[in-house]
Amino acid sequence: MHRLAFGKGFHAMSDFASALQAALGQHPKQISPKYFYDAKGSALFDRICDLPEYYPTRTEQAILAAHLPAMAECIGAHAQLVEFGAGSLVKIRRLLDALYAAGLAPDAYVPIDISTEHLIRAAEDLKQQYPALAVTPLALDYTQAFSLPVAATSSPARPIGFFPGSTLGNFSKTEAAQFLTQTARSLQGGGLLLGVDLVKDERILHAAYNDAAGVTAAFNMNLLLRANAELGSNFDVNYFEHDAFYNQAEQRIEMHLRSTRAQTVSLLGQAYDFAAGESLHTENSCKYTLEGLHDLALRTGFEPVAHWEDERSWFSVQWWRAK
Ligand code: AVI
Repeated sequence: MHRLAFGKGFHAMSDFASALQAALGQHPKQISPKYFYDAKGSALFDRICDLPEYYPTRTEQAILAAHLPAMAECIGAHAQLVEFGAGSLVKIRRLLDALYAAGLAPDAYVPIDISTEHLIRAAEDLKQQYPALAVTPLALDYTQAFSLPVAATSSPARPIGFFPGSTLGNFSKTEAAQFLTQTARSLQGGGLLLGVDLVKDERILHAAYNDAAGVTAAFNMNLLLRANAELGSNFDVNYFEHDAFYNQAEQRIEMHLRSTRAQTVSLLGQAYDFAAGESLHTENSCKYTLEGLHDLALRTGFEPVAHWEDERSWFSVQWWRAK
């Protein structure tokens, strides 16, 4: 299952500690969603993907299943596939199979993920299954600048980015544009296959982040439990609630942990006050329109070439050429 690309896995404690200290010390209080993904958070996210209300994962899978041959034609032969936030390397297998089936064998695959051990293990498995493919895992935070490994093949490989799962939505719109601009430069001569969640009826969006079983609430709340376990803070989860709502003006779902009373939390020797109703903003999940995606591609150094949606136009997979 593909999980949050720019934040999966474990982070150095000091990283989480300093991010949380900074988050609690500012107004409004806000922290990056990457800290959701400790082992428990990753498992909860996997459960979210299977929830009846959480349509993005299965909708994207259906689009890929229906259109992989066309996507393979866009990608072409001799690709150097670069997957951002590769996770367990599940989706790439489908893309690889489609490329091989079309006689468009890729030269290389570069899965990028911050979760080193998990990545190395998954890459070893993949190598066994596709022995002709040069697999070079990169364990790093791909939101930071990095260089692609030089492909060790006779023909010049074309760099092709693969960024499914609507993880782009977890960047702010400014961060998304910055990331895409940097990515367009590193994919010059190739392109990007991008999965993005679309703007839709607010009730559908609301339900997807407020599931009846409470898994998304547990995912959100796990951040506080993680802080208590790892950093010795004393968040009382009985006095915080999951609050997820659609911010229409910003076209995004916002997730917050809202304090239900005035309270003081201690973290690493420092006290932080929450007023009643004050929140820690934990995630944005930005939704896009097809027009917005077209403009975004053009603004960030890509040429939008093709896109595929499900029948309800809830999710889009986009193929952009890097200029
Ligand atoms: C990983 N990411 C695309 C998910 C999303 O929909 O923004 C994370 C998530 N948060 C709550 N539910 C799912």
